[in-house]
Amino acid sequence: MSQHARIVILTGAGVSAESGLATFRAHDGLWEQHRIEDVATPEGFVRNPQLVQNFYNQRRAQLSSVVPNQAHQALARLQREWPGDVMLVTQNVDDLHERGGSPQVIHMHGELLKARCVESGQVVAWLNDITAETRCACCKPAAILRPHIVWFGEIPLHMEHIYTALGQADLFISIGTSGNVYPAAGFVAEARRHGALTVEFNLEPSEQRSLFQQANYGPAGETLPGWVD
Ligand code: BJW
Repeated sequence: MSQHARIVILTGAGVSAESGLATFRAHDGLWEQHRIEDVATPEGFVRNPQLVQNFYNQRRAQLSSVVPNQAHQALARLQREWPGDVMLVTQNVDDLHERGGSPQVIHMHGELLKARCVESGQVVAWLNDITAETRCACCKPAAILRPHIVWFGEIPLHMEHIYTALGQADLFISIGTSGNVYPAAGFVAEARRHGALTVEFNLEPSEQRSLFQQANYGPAGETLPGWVD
């Protein structure tokens, strides 16, 4: 691959699994313990905002007890040292890529450490719990804050920028995502349609397995560093 090759990387929950964060669809994953429609939809938030805030408060608090793993660090090295363009897109809402040293991260499903005003849409850094009564500082009268998270039925962030990069990519790498959730699950098809080489890192073949030209199965913290270096 030419040193000027343009790379797009997509990560999912599996890249943070070895840091101790639960994935969604494993037998002991988050969706085994919580109903998607209760905690990850706009309708669930309207029905019971405190239940939703509690789900994200717990996950926000957990971030302070976990650290980036070798996969996050390998990707950060690739981003820093590759002479061509590298775009890192993550579906994850944790901050482990940033803490692992990644200079640029696109969080297409939002970020746990940010909150958003439901009226103005203004996004603010947020480290603490959010209660159903927590109010914004941007509106009069002050409106409630919600987690800055993309729920089912909502439009993921930075889509135009991502699709432009997919259309120009020479190499598309997918790491630790099951390929169940769109539009991210469709990125490999988009990259291939434009001629990119497609590579998957996962514990097991994902839903999109047939679209990857290369696959590396095993824990990303073990398979990725050697491949990157
Ligand atoms: C390891 C490992 C290790 C473990 N090493 N690997 C087309 C067809 C059908 C439906 C739709 C469609 N388009 C849209 C939809 C509807 C819907 C959807 O996709 N539904 C499907 C379930 C069918 N999508 C949406 O509603 C999205 N919005 C949308 O499409 O808007 C329309 C639009 C799009 C574009 C332009 C214009 C308009 C929004 C989706 C929001 C997803 N939100 C969530 C929750 C919020 C974030 C949070 O709380 O954290 O995001 S759902 C959840 O799934 C979370 C994740 O980011 C996302 C993906 O999960 P991920 O990361 O793949 O995790 P897992 O658990 O599934 O997989 C982990 C993988 O890691 C496994 O494969 C393991 O093997 C592996 N692994 N350990 C390597 N050590």
